[in-house]
Amino acid sequence: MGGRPPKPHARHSTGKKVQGLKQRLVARALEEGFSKARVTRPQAVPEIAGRLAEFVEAGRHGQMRWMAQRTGWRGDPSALWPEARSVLMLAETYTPGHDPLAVLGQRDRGAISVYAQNRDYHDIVKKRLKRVGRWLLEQAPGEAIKVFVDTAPVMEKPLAQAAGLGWQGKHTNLVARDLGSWFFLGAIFTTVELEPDAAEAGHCGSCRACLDVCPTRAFAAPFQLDARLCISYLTIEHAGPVDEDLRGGLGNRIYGCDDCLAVCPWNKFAAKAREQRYAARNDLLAPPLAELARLDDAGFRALCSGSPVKRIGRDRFVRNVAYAIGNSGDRGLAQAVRGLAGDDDVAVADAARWALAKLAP
Ligand code: B12
Ligand code: SF4
Ligand code: SF4
Repeated sequence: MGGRPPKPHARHSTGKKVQGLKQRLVARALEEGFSKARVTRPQAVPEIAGRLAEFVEAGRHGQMRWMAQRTGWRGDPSALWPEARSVLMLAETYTPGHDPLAVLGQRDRGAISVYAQNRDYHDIVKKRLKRVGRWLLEQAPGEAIKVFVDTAPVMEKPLAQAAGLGWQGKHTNLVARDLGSWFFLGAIFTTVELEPDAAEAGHCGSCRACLDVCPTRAFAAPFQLDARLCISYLTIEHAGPVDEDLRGGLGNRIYGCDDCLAVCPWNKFAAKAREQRYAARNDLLAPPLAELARLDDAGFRALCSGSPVKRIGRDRFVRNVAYAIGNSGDRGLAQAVRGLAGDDDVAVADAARWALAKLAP
């Protein structure tokens, strides 16, 4: 979107008219299905370039090499698109209707992160953002927009805090007093001048529940995640075999991890998910590991069609399943990985052999 070159002078630059447009824009975003929408400026978070540099220099991004690229844009949203005057940050709730930690006690089942138990938010949020953006362009002809969700070189969390959507909790994700922590972020950058909202302050206080629950001790300090140790990174982003000393911490988590989000006390105030397409699919809620270990490419694609899980492909998924089987302590599951020990994928074969050794009498 936003292919048209932005005008040098935004039409809606000051005054009452902007205020009216902003209120109608926020109302339009809520009508579209977002739970909250607030405005900030692209220059609102000058501290993020330094924080990103520290993160990357310490190697905390692991194999996510793209985080060390385009740091000029990632660390400075105003460099990404110099004509942008305002950023509308949006929250999309996906609050689970079940206890997301319950499956962790079922060792013969796989735990898939709440956000991935049904439709892929990237598709849903992007479409919503485009519809809201199109509406804005109808109100402000000649202006331009760009929409982002997750994958662009934009640090969405600090921008969302600057807009006042919530604050970055000690687990680094955004938490809000009225939404809890189960929400995705989306962004609409625009050349339209919109009055910025006030930033939100932190409300973690002395709580450290998220830091203490982390199974792999992935926090270097409060507010600082070493992604290389995070189960979400290890199960989704990390290619090849996972370090042996980290495999035990994965437990039965086979895609992502929700522990630090789930224990946040602000979830007492979690807003309900407005989108039914995030509600857990029965077959992704607590799937039997023995069945998942049998998946070939076609079976994997059929099971994970439409879910974000499909992005990691069969090999990484089955690798994770084999680690979970190794961690199950259930010797009856050894049979399910035996055939994988000779798998064409090196990481799958290695994980299967590791699981068999763990389950050996
Ligand atoms: C890379 C990435 C990951 C990586 C790294 C996560 C991370 N914390 O950096 C991995 C794969 C591990 C990951 C995991 C998850 N992710 Co992710 N991820 C991203 C992505 C693409 C970029 C994040 C980023 O820029 N990280 C780089 C670091 C440098 O930035 P930072 O996280 O803001 O951390 C800095 C601050 O903490 C700051 N800092 C330091 N000291 C202090 C002190 C104070 C007081 C403050 C305020 C800040 C601060 O400096 C840090 C650097 O050390 C964003 C989407 C996007 N484009 O923004 C989604 C995103 C952050 N992920 C998201 C989600 C949902 C998850 C998971 C919950 C998924 C899951 N269930 O498995 C987990 C949560 C793990 C966790 N505790 O963070 C959502 C979060 C929504 C929200 N409410 O905040 C996002 C925004 C995607 C989206 N569009 O909705 N993710
Ligand atoms: S997602 Fe899981 S592994 Fe990653 S920081 Fe949170 S609790 Fe730790
Ligand atoms: S669990 Fe506690 S420390 Fe962590 S984000 Fe929530 S309030 Fe902050």
